[in-house]
This record gives sequence, structure tokens and C-alpha cells, in this order.
Amino acid sequence: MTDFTLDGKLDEWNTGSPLELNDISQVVRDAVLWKGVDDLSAVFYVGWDEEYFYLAAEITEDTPFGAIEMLPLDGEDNIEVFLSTNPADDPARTEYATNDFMFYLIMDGEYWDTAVDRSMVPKDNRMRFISQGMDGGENVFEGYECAAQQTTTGFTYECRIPWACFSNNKIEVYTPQTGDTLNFDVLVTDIDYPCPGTEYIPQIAWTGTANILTNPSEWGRITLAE
Ligand SMILES: [Ca+2]
Ligand SMILES: [Ca+2]
Ligand SMILES: [Ca+2]
Repeated sequence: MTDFTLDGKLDEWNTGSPLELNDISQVVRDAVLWKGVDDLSAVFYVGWDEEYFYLAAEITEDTPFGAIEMLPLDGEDNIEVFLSTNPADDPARTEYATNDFMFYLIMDGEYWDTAVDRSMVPKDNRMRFISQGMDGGENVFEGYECAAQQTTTGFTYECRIPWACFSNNKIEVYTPQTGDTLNFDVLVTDIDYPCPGTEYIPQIAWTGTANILTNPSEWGRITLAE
């Protein structure tokens, strides 16, 4: 990304390779309560430069920004991102490697909390990078910036996260290169009535089944273009 403007509008994004989440087959939780594309669907775009990972979304849903802190993270309006920062890892791996990160971008509309769940990473692979922010109410990514714009059908959203957020003194910062291919997936959680006790909270994902939470082989693949 060379001309990124943090305003929640996606004019500067290359929309040539959209990731589309709009089919019943992509609803990985509580599909029985999914009422169609107006209820919950999304288009995502991924961008990158040496310093940042970028993500943009056009989310269609009728109850946007339904995050409240009393609910578990996976029951609030959010975007879940599944990202590898090691193109050398075997794409068919069925358990998390050190550089496999699953994180939450909470869609509250006011508090843009983030969290990283490392509980799926086998202990030997964690390299002391453990879960952060899983109780909610925190931003765990230093340098995370985001903006959103409400639309008549939902909202648009864009963000960037420094690659350095996926490193520590045992995990090197990823330096992305044109042509790198990474395991990646993205999921949207939509709570319709943000009150405790809501029974069904559909989730829609780009690829895979509910197993994407634990199995990176079900994630999709993205290739970093020029
Ligand atoms: Ca923008
Ligand atoms: Ca909805
Ligand atoms: Ca919602």
C-alpha cells in the first residue's frame, strides 16, 4: 500500500482480488439462523508493505457494531483473522506453527479492542508469545490503526497492523516479499441482538469449516502481489 488514507473509505484499495463471504456454505456457526446476505456477508481486501499488514472490509449486516464487553469475544461483532507470517511453513499443516496467529478485531464502533488467541498453538511452538487481551477491553497491537464508516447496508472498515506485532525476542519480525504465499483466513461474527443470553450468533468465513480455529490447513492462501 503506498497511498493509504485512514478514513474508513476504500477508494485507494485495489479491489481486483476480493475475498467474498456470502454463501450459506461459508456460514461456519449457527447457519440455521443466517437470514441471507443482508443479514451477514462481507468482502475483504488484503494489502501489505514492509511495515504493515493491511485489511479492508465491506460488511453487510443489519445490526452493526454490536460488541459489548460482557460477552465472550467470539460472541461479539468482530472480525477474526487467521494469519501466517511464515511462507516457508507447510500449507497442509494441521496444527498451528509458531508463526500462525489468530486474532480478534472487535467491531464496537467506539472501542476497537484487539486480542490474540495462542491457546491453539502447541506449547512447544509458542515461543513465549502467549494469548493477550482475551478478557476483552484491550488493544494488544501497538500501532494498530483503524477507521470505519457506517453505510446504509452495514459498514466499511480498514486497518493496518505493524508486522512487528507478530514478533517477540524469540520470533523474528516478518519481512514480506512480493510473491510470498501465506495461509490466511478471515471470519465475521454477527450478533443480532447484543444482549447476554443470545443463543445463536452466526459466523461466516472465507474458507474452511469451524475447524479453521484449530487447523491451518483449512485456511485459504494469499499471495502478496506487487
Ligand atoms: Ca481509506
Ligand atoms: Ca445480522
Ligand atoms: Ca451485528
